Amino acid sequence: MKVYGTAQIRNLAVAGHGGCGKTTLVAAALYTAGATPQQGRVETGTTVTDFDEQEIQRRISIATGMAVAEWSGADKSGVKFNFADTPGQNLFVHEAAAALAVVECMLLVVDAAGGVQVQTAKLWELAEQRKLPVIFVVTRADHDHADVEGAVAAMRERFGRGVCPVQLGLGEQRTFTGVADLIAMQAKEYTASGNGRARAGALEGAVAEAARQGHEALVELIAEGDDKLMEEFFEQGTIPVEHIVSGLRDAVRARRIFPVLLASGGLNLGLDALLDFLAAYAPSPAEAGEAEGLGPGQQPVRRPVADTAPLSLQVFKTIADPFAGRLSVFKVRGGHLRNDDTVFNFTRQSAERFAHLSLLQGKQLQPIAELHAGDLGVVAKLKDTLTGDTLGDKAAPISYPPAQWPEAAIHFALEAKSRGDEDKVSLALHKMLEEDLALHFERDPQTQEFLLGGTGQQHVEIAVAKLKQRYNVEVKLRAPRVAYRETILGKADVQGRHKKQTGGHGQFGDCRIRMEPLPRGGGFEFVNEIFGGAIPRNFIPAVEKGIQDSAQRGYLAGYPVVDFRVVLYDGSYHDVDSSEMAFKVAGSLAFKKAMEQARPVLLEPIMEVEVESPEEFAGDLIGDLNSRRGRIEGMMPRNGGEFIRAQVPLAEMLTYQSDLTSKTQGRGSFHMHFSHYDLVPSQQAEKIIAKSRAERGQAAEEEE
Ligand SMILES: Nc1nc2c(ncn2[C@@H]2O[C@H](COP(=O)(O)OP(=O)(O)OP(=O)(O)O)[C@@H](O)[C@H]2O)c(=O)[nH]1
Ligand SMILES: [Mg+2]
Repeated sequence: MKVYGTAQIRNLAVAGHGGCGKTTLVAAALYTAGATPQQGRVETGTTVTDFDEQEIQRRISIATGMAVAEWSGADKSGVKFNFADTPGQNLFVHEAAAALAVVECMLLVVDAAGGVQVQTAKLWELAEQRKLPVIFVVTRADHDHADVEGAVAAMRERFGRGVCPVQLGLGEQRTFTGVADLIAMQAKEYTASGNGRARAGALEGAVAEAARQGHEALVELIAEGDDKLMEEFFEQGTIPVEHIVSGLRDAVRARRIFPVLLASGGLNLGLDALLDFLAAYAPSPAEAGEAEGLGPGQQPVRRPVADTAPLSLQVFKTIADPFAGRLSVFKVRGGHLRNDDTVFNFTRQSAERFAHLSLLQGKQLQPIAELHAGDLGVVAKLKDTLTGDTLGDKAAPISYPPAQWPEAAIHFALEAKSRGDEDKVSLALHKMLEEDLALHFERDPQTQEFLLGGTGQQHVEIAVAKLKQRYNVEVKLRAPRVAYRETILGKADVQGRHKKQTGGHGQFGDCRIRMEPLPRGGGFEFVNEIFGGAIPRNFIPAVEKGIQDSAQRGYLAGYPVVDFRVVLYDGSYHDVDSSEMAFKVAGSLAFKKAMEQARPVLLEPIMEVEVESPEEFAGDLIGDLNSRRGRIEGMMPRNGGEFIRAQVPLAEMLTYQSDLTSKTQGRGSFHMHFSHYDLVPSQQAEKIIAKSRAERGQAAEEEE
């Protein structure tokens, strides 16, 4: 492939609601542009951007897929498209969010049969936050239930009057054959499942009249933003095409106009018109403002996106390819990168060699000699570099803010299916964690379980399926154990006395302690109030150790005791028989006695839960959260649905995902994170204690 300069590059994030047709549209674009010999299809697993085994099996996008195409453009200027085909499922929306950081324009895809959907609105908001221009494509226009007009009306209603068609459909549903171009005022007709190139013709009949009105509306909207154009428009009733073009370009960049185009990715209708439009109206990297980062001393630094700037690039994606190894996908934020350059990683403070510099076409690497500012590329086998890192000219340090990845919304306990596979599992998982930063793997210090966390159940299950497919390791998932804790509500004042003085060397330790509750989160406090040597100073830490060890083992149900204070205020000792060991035992005895008096109770983790779903399910979901001992904290409309916040005990949330899915027909999603520990109501506590006694068995009981 040719090398393209900054002004000829178009970086586009293709985003939209799950299943609206993004991957198919990109496949059609690649085929039309001659980047693939056939048009890839989701049904046969042959698209460029859904190459992962799990994507092919499930027929959904899971990660952002990259693709590149050359396009001569209507004016033969020659541009290169870098497409980031993002997943539309809510569980993977963070992938789309991360992709937005490396593009200058969002291609927001809307399903003609679905209109504005939950994710459409969410993605629109993300573009707004980044001040990213948006170009809409209504695709699947050939679908039996397609309603292009209805979709466009809903988009205007939702996103404002800046949403403006630049095309009208020729025919509808099964008779959709192409588009009326409202700028050039031409009909563009396509052959279904053809090469995506239009036969241009004159507009005739009813379409001609509708197009005239559409043209006027467009021209008026363009003129609104520009006094000179407005004057021209009022004097002449229209403005010349070249003024339309430059006015619309400016309006797209300024986020004043959000053009709407029509297509059918599946039948490859409307594609050359779409690519021509993107070539002409989507901004190049140089036009989207300067690159902003932090220089030495955390000082803000701004640099133009140009070859003249010092070299800097940021890795925004890592692919763990089982064969090629680690692939680092990056954006050149400034400067000019050549094959075999050595580039300094500012994040890791190490030099990396960019051997075999390439472009990324799905999973295929296409070697390239050089990349200009603003372009996207890939390189294999960097030593230390991970997603989010900034690299560049060592003499001109800078670091760009890395994308934010979500914390885990849900955790599962994970176990290797065959014993002895643990190391293999953790090795494979660590490779996958490099690729998917929304995946979390950790060991719970209290329950000792290995936990795999993700944005939802399906996310974690996909990770498990990949483990098997890619690395041939099998694991089991189950609900994690709840990390209960114990504490006290009352006070105690007790003596712990350990005495064994029959025959041989005796043991003697004796302590008196007071015990009292601390506020939640207070942990453990030990206060020494011994004066006058009732217990020799060197034995006091042993008393504390005895208490702490016992507290770790728990009193009610084997969970660590927390949030209490112990005051050691008296005791006695024996000149010969006292030892550290003896005082440790005395401390432990004192602890147990104190627990008997101090009204021990169980604590459980309470989660902050956020649920999003279409409004019609909200009542049902609130009732369900209440029945899970949840406390509803608030409710508000968001993204065209309802957003509910509640605090719910973790123990009641272990099966939430599947219940939510069935209650909302898969349209609800949730997120939760730890909030605090709170008392377990006595009814539940009794069950937990009984269960723990049964599990720990008689042996443990007797030992105590
Ligand atoms: N009739 C018709 N069907 C289409 C068209 N485009 C896509 N589809 C079908 O719609 C389904 C979803 O298509 P995808 O291209 O995977 O949609 P997507 O937006 O990439 O999906 P996610 O990435 O999972 O969000 C598939 O069954 C496609 O065959 C189209 O233009 N017309
Ligand atoms: Mg897709």
